[in-house]
Amino acid sequence: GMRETASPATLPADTLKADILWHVLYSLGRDNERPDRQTVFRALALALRDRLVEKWIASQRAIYAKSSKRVYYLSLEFLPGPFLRQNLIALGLEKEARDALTELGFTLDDVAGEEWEPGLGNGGLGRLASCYLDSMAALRLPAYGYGIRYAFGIFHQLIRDGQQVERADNWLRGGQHWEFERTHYMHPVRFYGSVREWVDEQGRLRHTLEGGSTVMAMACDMFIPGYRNDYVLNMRLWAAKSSREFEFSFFNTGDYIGAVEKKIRDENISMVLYPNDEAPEGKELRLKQQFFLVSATMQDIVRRFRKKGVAWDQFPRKNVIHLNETHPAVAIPELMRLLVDEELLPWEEAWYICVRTFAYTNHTVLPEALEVWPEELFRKVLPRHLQIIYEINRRFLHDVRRQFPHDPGLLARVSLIHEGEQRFVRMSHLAIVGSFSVNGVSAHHSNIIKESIFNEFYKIFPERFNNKTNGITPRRWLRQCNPTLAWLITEHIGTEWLTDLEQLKKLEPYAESAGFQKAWMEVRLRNKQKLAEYIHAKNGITILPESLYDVHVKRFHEYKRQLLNILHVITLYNRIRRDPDAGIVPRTFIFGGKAAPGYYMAKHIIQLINAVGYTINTDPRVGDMLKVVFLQNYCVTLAERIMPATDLSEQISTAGMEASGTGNMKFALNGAITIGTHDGANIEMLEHVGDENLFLFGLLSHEVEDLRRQGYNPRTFYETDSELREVLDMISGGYFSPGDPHMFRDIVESLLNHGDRYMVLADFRSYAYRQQDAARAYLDQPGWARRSMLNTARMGFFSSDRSMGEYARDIWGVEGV
Ligand code: 26Q
Repeated sequence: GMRETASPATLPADTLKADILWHVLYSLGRDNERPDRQTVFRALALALRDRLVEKWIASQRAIYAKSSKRVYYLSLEFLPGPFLRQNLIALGLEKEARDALTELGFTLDDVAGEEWEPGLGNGGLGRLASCYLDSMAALRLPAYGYGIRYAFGIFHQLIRDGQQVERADNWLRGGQHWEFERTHYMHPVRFYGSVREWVDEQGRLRHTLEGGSTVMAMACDMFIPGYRNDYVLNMRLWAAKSSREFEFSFFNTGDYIGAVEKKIRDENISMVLYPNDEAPEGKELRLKQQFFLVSATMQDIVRRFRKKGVAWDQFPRKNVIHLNETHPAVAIPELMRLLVDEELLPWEEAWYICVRTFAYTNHTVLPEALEVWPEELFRKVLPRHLQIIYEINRRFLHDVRRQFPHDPGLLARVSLIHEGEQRFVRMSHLAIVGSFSVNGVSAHHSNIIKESIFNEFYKIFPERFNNKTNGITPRRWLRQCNPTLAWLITEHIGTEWLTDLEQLKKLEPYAESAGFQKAWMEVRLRNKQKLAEYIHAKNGITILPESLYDVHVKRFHEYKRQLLNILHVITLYNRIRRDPDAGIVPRTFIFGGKAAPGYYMAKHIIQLINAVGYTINTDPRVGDMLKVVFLQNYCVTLAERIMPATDLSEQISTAGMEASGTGNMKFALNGAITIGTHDGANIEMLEHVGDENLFLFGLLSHEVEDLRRQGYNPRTFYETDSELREVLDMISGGYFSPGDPHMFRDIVESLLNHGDRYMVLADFRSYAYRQQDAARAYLDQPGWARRSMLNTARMGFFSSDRSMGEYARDIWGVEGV
């Protein structure tokens, strides 16, 4: 009864089970006789946190003892995904946890299902940051991740009547058991105010910010363990806390409610993640978030540096600050402010330090996605930083004028300030001018940067530009999400691939083995069955596990061309309607992804996909030949279910528009075959897996440009391709929206009458042909098995361990501790 189990401390200490029961009682304050599943999850998380924090302290001591150069990875977004399995695998505690949970009457699957992932990012960029932290820990790099602990992460997506509906993501309800909230560790962050210029006793011109308002940044630490190496690094996320509580005088004025309202306004800063990617929103709160992260982080960095007691000129030898996109680029003027205004260094010395400290990664090629801030807004929020940016710009333009005296237009084009009716601060120009390294995220993208968007900067600073092709962590994206395939691989080539993904090459000889092919395809089929069960439970749609799973999951954006995919789905539907015995390969089309809440066209395309899905799935003529599924709320957790069960991976962006893509790598690592365009990392994947193992189609990026220059007329494709015409006529004629025939007119209009900016029609026929090749290939199951295995076997290059190794060696100049 009660009495025997009420004293968990008497159980043998440091077994996982004992620790779970200890935490149920002492940390969670609950009866540990029959704890429920949620309670067990929370206690298990706490028991693991205990182990993580010990290793983190030891890791920190090692960094300190070696006096290593530190890497600071600054990102407005992190998408770590669920931690439980990942931490168990890294700590080598999976088996012990399973056993402990069994004794408590649960399975690991059940308990892991209790975790709500932190959605502190939009998609690719945030997930990349988390893969990189995993690899930095695996490589024992002296690194820190810095970000914001948004109270609400990316919205939870529901599909209602075929449309996206957003729900707040209250991930902190029920408490957070992986983090340490450092309620006594805070930094002040100051906004607004005005700059007072004055001359000190030594006759120096000084700048002091007066007035303004202060918000406190509270540290929340989450631990990222390296793979079975006893090394742990820290992702420090800042939460905004009002400073009012510390200002007693404020309450003495008698305006108690007013004071509390102000407190709430301050704490808004870290309230919510901006849910738009690619189209930056120029909102004051967003700028405040960026500076909030930067100011708090710089204070941390400087505090640690000061402990060394060395001179400021040593700063770049001891620290490197990496900017994930331009979002934290205000760190550049912030470091200048610290050095010039507070440390009283001469401008030239401060700038010398600055440009040797920062490195910047660009993740976009779309010119409209480059971040700019209205000058007025910038001046209001960060008056001193705007002055510093102007001074950086003045000196920079002076140098450019000397280097290129015969190009008068150049200065305006490279200026940190865009001059027009309104002035804007160009954050990418600031980041390039203030960094010693500027990198793109795939070979193709890095070339585009040098040749087009930043071509003039490339001429000014050729040595700064470099490529670091993205990667993904094999621990999460194979070992964790696909344990049965991971085990099959390990049985044949051992475990080294987990930390040296090139080892997967050793699978190649098995590609011809009938026995191995069979085992491989059995694992894949089981994964597909599991996904079918999930789809049945969530969407009520029955799909054939033997059908070709054709999957398109990523954020919704016109350049990613989910529209091209659905046009092809309708084409297949029409072929079946015309000839039910056409013998097409049974297919299941799976879509998933969120649209920015204000992105009308992206939301409309989601609605079209659901409408087409409804029509096709309920048409008795179609039966099992074709199914269309939209899985709501695509996120890391859902990606982990989908990747292992995909046959065909859709990577079909307009050539030249996807900087890299990382989903493409996750699919291929799990044995999916890609259908894709010559874009981003697809091109390097092609080089690695070979063109017989990847279905490439469509215009090349220079052809896209040429066609646009020559005057692209989408109507010619409509007029000459009868299958395409039929599809577009059905959509605009209301075939999929009988209740409202005009519902999807805008979509067809955008293609036929508004220039089809993403060249959907130009690529349609080539896509449809390649899809036919894919279907034919699928009919040859041994051939498919071989292709699938070769995809996995040749994905070694795309490990984020490789990416991080390159960053460490070529950019940061650091080694493992
Ligand atoms: C900026 C300002 C204000 C509000 C939001 C933003 C914002 C937020 C997120 C702008 C862009 C993003 C995200 C961009 C992104 O995810 N880019 C993707 O990065 C991946 C990792 O390198 C690449 O693989 C993808 O190709 C790229 O699209």
